[in-house]
Amino acid sequence: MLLSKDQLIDLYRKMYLIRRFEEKCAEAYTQQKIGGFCHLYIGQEATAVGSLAAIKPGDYVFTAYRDHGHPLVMGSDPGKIMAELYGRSGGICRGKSGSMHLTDVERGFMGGHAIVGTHTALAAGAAFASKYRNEDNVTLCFFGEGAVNAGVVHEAFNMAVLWRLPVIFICENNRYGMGTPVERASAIYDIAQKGCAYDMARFHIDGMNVLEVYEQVKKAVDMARNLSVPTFIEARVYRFMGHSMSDPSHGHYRTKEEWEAQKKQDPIANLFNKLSKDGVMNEEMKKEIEAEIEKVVSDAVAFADASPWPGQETIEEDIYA
Ligand SMILES: Cc1ncc(C[n+]2csc(CCOP(=O)(O)OP(=O)(O)O)c2C)c(N)n1
Repeated sequence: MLLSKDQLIDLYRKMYLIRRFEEKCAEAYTQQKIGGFCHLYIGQEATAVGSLAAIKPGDYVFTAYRDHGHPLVMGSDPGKIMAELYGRSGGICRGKSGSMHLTDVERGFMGGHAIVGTHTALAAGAAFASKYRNEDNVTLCFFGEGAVNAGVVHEAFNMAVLWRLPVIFICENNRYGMGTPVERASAIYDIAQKGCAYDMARFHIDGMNVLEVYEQVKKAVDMARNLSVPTFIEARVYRFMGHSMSDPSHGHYRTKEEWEAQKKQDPIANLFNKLSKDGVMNEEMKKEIEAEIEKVVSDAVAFADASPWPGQETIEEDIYA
C-alpha cells in the first residue's frame, strides 16, 4: 500500500493541476468565455486525487456537478475539458455538456451529474453491471452531504448492500449545500452513520489529507474488488470558493474568520510540506512542476479559445429519438 516517491509526487502534480486549471476557469468565467453554471472544486482536490489513485483503468467514476477535477486526473485532455466549458465543438462532449455534465466514457468517467443525489443510483447500476458480467471493476461515486437525505441515495445504498455491489460511495462533506449548513439540513451530523440503516461498512476520513484519502479508499476498493461489498465513506472537506461562480467565496452563510482559518489547511501546501520534510520533494522540484502545469493549463486555454462553436446542424444530434 506504500506509495513510491514518483507516485507521491504525482499526487502533488495532480492536485496542483486541478487547482491551476480551475483558477483559469474562474478567470475565463469572469471574462465571459464560460457561461452558465460553473462549480469549482478548489480546496477539495485531495479527495478526488487520493481516491482516484486507489483505482485502476476499467473502473467507473461518477460525481456530481463539481466535476472538472476527476476527468483531469483520469487523463482526459485538459484542452478538451476547457473547450467543453466554453461550449465549443472541440469540447470533450462536443460543446453539449458544459461544466456540469462532463463525461469521458472511454476513461471510465461516467459524468458529471446535476440533479443532486440521482447518480448514486446510476453508480449502483454500473457496479451491478460489473458484477453481472463477472468483471472485477469497481465503481467510485462522489456526492455532497446535501445529497444524503435524498430518497434515491437510500434506495441506492439499500440495493448496494442487498446485492453486494462493488461500489464505494464517497460523500464529500464540505459543510454547506449551497448556503445551507449541514446542521440545518440533516438530523445527524455524523454523516457516515447514515450507512448504519443498511449495515454498510462506513467510516469518515480527513478529505483534506490526500495520503489518508488514498489509504482509506484503497481499503474500500480492495474490499469491493475482492469481496464484492459496498462501503460508505464520509470525507470531511472544505470548499474554498463559493458554491458556484455566482456565489462569493465566503458569502453570508459562513464567516470570513471560518473561511480564512480553513484556507490555512490547504491540502496542496500541506502535502508539499510533508513531502519536503520527508525528503521526497524540494522547492526546485515544486517550481518545475508548477512551470509544467502552467504550460498545460495555458495550452488548454489556447485550445479552447481557438475551438469553433458547434454548427447549428449538430443541434439535433446525440438526442433520443
Ligand atoms: C434534486 C435537486 N434538488 C435541488 C437542486 C439544487 N441544488 C443544486 S446544488 C445544491 C446543493 C447540493 O449540495 P451538496 O450535495 O452538499 O454538494 P456541494 O455543492 O456542497 O458540492 C442544490 C440543492 C438540484 N440540483 N437537484
